[in-house]
Amino acid sequence: MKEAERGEARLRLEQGDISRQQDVEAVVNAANARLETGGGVAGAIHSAAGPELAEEASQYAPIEPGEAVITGAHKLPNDFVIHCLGPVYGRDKPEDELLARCYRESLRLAEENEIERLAFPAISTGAFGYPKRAAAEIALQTVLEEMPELDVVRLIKFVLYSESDLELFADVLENAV
Ligand code: AR6
Repeated sequence: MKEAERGEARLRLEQGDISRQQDVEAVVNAANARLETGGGVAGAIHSAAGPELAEEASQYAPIEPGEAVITGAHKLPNDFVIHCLGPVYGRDKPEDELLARCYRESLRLAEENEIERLAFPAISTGAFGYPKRAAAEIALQTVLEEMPELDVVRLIKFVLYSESDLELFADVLENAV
């Protein structure tokens, strides 16, 4: 299953590159604490946005696991980047709560900034080592729980990098609804 609805909000799973999303006002970055460029999602977002992104973000650094901050999107085809620091699996505890907080905080910032459409990557599932199925369960459950409460956000996309990650998220979503 690749779509779900709660209240007036829609959730959609897609395969793709988070730095090339034309149909959302905000993309969420799987950030590092210093809000600098890096590998994976952060590397793709910073290289597409240009060095001004790290310059703007640096005023908020460092951030803590579970925390999110918002900046402009510079050369990305979006208006905002929401930078969230996920937990490092096995180090930042309780990792399930910190990962859920990432999604909740990002949605709170989206609401505050009147963002109707945003895209998440699978936070913490790359360099930070969170097992993908467990991370997908937390991500989808947290977002589904928040959706009925949203006043502004109408579309939440999960942009998964590989076909197999998309299938995994679709399987988890099937069992969550
Ligand atoms: N678009 C969508 N998903 C992607 C992309 C992309 N362009 N690139 C990778 N993924 P990661 P983390 C997937 O490592 O685990 C960075 O170096 C990837 O397959 O980006 O939160 C930062 O600087 C994986 O499933 O984020 C931090 O130090 C998921 O996105 C650290 O990594 C997240 O992988 C953050 O680690």
